[in-house]
Amino acid sequence: MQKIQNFINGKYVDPVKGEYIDNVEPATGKAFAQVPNSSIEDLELAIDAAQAAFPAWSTMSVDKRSRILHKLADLIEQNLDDYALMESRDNGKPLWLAKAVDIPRASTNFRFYASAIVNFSTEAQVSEGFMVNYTRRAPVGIVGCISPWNLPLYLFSWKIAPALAMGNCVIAKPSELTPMTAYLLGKLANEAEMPAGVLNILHGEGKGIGQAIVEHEATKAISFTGGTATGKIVGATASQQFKKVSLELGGKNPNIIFADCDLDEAVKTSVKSSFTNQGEICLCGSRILIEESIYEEFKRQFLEECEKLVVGDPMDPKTTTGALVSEAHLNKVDSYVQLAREEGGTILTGGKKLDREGFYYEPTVIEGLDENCRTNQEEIFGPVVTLNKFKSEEEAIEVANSTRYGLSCTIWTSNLQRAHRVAHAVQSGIIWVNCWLVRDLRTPFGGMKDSGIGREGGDEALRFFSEPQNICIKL
Ligand code: TXE
Repeated sequence: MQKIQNFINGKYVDPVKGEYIDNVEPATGKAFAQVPNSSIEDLELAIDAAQAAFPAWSTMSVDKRSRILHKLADLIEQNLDDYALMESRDNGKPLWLAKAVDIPRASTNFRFYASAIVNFSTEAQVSEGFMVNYTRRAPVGIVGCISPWNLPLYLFSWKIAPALAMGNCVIAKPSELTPMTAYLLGKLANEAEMPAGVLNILHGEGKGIGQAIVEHEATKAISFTGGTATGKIVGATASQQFKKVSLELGGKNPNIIFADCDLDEAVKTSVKSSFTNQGEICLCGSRILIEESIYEEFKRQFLEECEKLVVGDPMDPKTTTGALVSEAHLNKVDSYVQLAREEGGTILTGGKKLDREGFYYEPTVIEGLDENCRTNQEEIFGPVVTLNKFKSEEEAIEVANSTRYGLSCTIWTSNLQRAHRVAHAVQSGIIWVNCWLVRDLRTPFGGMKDSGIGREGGDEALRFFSEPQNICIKL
């Protein structure tokens, strides 16, 4: 069985203690590789390498750093098929989706920040005849980037690209459930002539090596994407040492359907926003709020569209919904559907595991639940949505805001004023009107309330991965 290695100082190396965990393929439920369960000894090696690389990397011309990141973007594109296959085997998502979205976006992330860094400028203030202030943005130093399993290379690269572009050296840890594409990236970093030690990739469990990266005094900023419970621990640990910290956490996103919407479009896109990537996207709309007058018609059409979903082998091009990432996650999703039944919900479609090997769950639609019940309040992060009725705009807003989360919201209406009014009233970092998941990468990305702190995207990320120094010159 293939053994994955850490990538430290430009070389693939075995974990110092020789400990591994199984990397299970969700489609079959069987181990297909072994992942290092790295320890503090591996981290020390990576820190040494990053510290040695930092002076040259942080002072390299922006043009040169940009060229290296552009090259890395090109190489990912050239390796699209291999990378997509690995992403799909690792995560359980359909191969076509990994090919169309995950891997192209990873390449775009590097390309975006390769360009952003050459266009990035800092602020200056001139007090005429008195003084000039300007802000220098220095890289933070060594930064820790910790990413989850749902969009493995996509989210991994979304962190490390701005960190590297800004001149930092990176210690990155992908999820232990989906390490494959991050593992492959080391080779491409070398081909792109990224100097040794600039990017170090360590594998292993969150509570072990993940926690160690956050705790180590040498990492000066931590960028984390994952569950809210883990984010709480990461935030608390990082703040002990006054580290910069950015947390992109969970969501329980409302998808609000007003009676005056384009119903066809709303139904079709809502199926996507409910079930794309098996519902394992933090931006999926898991609570569909429907104006009472069109509730029955929306439900009828939505269920009709759901019938067209095909759950099965991620390698089959006809598959719309692959396997969930792990057995533990499959059981978590199933336990929430059981809970929904206990809470008085009616399962309109789905509601059970597929009777076959691998971690498959039927796309599930539930109605008849109270807005405050656990099923409607807690993040399930799977192919499960609830249908809920509302009578007025005020009620829709109140229900939309009723959870601890505030990541994203979708609003379907043809009334322009209402679209703006509701968007302003909903407590969400990202609001889509009559669309879902489209976004200019220059815009801030992240959530309000328990969905996180800080924002990624565009210049926000370049600011996060740098320390501003205010320099004041008397005229
Ligand atoms: O994620 P974790 P889990 C949500 C989703 C899911 C729940 C738990 O609801 O069911 O979170 O998923 C690393 N210090 N999301 O447990 O634990 C871990 O190794 C440092 C939403 O799989 O948050 C992995 O690399 N790192 C989400 C990363 O954190 C630690 C995406 C995420 O794992 C750590 C994924 C620690 N103490 C799950 N503990 C989103 N926002 O998109 C774990 N890790």
